[in-house]
Amino acid sequence: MSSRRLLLPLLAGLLLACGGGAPGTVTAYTRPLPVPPILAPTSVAGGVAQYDLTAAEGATSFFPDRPTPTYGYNGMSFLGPTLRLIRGQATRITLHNGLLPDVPPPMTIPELAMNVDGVPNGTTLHLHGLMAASTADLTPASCCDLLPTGGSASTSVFTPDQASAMLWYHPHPFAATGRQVYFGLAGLMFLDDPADAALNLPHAYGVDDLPLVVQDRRFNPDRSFDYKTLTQDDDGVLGDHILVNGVIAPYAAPAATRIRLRLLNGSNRRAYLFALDDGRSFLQLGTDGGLLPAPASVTQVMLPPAGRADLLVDFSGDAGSTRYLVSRPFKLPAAPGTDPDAAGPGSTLVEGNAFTILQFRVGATQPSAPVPATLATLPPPDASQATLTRQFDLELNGDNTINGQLFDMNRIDQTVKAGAYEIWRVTNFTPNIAHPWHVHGGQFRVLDRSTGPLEPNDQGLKDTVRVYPGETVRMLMHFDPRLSGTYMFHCHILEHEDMGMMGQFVVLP
Ligand SMILES: [Cu+2]
Repeated sequence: MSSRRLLLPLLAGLLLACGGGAPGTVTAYTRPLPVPPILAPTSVAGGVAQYDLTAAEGATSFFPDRPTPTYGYNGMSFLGPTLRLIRGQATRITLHNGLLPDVPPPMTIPELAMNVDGVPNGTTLHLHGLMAASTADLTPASCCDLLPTGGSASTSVFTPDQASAMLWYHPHPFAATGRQVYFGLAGLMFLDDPADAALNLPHAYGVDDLPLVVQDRRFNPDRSFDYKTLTQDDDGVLGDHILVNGVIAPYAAPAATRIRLRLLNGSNRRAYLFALDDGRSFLQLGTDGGLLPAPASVTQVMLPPAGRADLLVDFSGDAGSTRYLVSRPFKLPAAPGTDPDAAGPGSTLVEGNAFTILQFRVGATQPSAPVPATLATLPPPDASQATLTRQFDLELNGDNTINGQLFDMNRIDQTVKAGAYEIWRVTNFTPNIAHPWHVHGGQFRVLDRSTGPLEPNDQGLKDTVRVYPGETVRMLMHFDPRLSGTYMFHCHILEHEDMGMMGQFVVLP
């Protein structure tokens, strides 16, 4: 029996409690939205912009009564500063691991343990969405050769050459990614193409261009994170508190003008159907990897874990009013005859239930620049360019498998030629879970879905796509002729990835 209906009154009670301001509870919409600071280069020597990131432990006051042990970068106790990389600028990033070796080595599943370095709190750095040689990730495959506590390592020097986009960075240690991200290791990474300034889109960071990292977390009574304590957490950990930029239920105070929202679903498992509380339409300007050819009018955007959306909301007529960013209710995907809640919901905030995320206290009217009719030159994908089709079966033969196999760092699953165009078909055989499919090292184009038409959020440059139960999604891959190395593909439900739903491909020059 579905437990969703029973939980609704409970949830309503919880929300009331949140608003009541009882000791130790969060009074919703009383804390301002923090904006992650922009990380300046440590140096620019020999034409190379050098950035340094240090992962360390901290304590974060999500609740008024006592802090939560967390991780963060560069002195932030949770999350990290925003990198702003410039197209054409040679760049290197050095990662320093200041985490304490206070957790057991990552993997306890016998058939996978042999594949994992036994390094407590060893970490890595993955630049999610970046088109670069695989040595721009730490380590090259960014999963297996862990940087131990006290260690430092640098990426190769890379020169970004891709469209303006909001990307992000996070650790990628096999079997421990879910835990490290949950504890706070993640940050935004903008790719700025100076040529896009001519578009005159809102671009005042944190003012009319708001970065929003949306995550859900579950807490123990002592306010420590409750991570992976339930059987159903193997299907991905769901939280019952929604954080934006590391704060539960914050408020933003934009002017009454056009506001750009840069959404990242930074959650381990939860998908969101983002909308405004009054159901108004807004413009989608871009998707994971950059701007769409033209703005698309939508009323909601479904983002799976790791998905991003670049949105333009018109608050011009809302001076003095209060609006909310919400997640609308949606039906959990399920094949006929299956119960999506069969294993229990895993959280009092069931996936697919409605909730509010962020309050907007709209200020005084400010003039808005006109919205450009054209944003980017991006012809529709041409499937006839492909010379090869590869098939990826998700969980056809066993939990967390891709093409019947769990991840093995000693196995290369696919070999690709640099410069090639290929069609990758991904089929989800799981009856009740949508898997967010992610490929490292580039951006792809979604060609079609077997279950229906593409949404605006499927268009443009993509690195993560939600594949529904029973569905096949086809995408056109283009492997940059200048880039080579060993890359990953995987499910971006972090607990799935940690349990082996991941593979490697090598791009040969
Ligand atoms: Cu998955």
